[in-house]
Amino acid sequence: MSLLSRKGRGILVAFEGCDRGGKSTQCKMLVDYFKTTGRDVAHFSFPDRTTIIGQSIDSYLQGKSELEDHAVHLLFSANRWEAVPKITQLIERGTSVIMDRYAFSGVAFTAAKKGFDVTWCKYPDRGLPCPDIVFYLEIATKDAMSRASFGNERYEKAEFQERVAKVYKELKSDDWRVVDALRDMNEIHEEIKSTVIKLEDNVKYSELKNLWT
Ligand code: DGP
Ligand code: NA
Ligand code: NA
Repeated sequence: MSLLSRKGRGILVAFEGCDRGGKSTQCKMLVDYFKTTGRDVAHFSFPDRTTIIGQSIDSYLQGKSELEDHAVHLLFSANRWEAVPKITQLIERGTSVIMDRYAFSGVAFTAAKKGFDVTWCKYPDRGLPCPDIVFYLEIATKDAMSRASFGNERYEKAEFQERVAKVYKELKSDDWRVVDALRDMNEIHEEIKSTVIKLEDNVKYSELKNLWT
């Protein structure tokens, strides 16, 4: 057995949820934990606004440009696909990848719009590397709004976020961990950490699956 295969692959973790649930904080805390314990780790955030595709998305989210809803759905998906070669290479070489949002955001935010169904929304992301675990930070819209006011970006409106939450409920599967986002952030981190530690040894020598196939 080669050194590489003895080390095993990295694990793929996704954080999901409506806006203002503390995803980015938990993501960062988990990345820091991996680093301080000497684990190889990489942090991705979607949409990645730095690429050419990501710049169009950024402009759209800020309301500086208009894009047709199907077209923007495909751009968000393309923005994930363009990161896939990097993500799979990292995972194969034993580096764990922690993602702030992923394909589930893609489905939830588009299917929340009028005239879209979940089946259509899933299709462009079908085949992406499947996360070993998804942490869903659950927060009621009224609590999210009282935490900090929504900003000015396109989707940051209470009524829309309610619809997004409804789609997430439909998408939830057995490999999701629903986390009550209203608790103390350190407590949440401990729960996430222990779930990840338990998972690590189980997935290390297994194949990364493909999403929705
Ligand atoms: P964030 O950088 O996590 O605040 O995300 C920016 C906004 O974009 C947020 O309101 C969620 C939304 N979003 C994230 N991913 C997708 C996606 O794939 N499709 C759509 N339509 N919206 C998304
Ligand atoms: Na946001
Ligand atoms: Na993000």
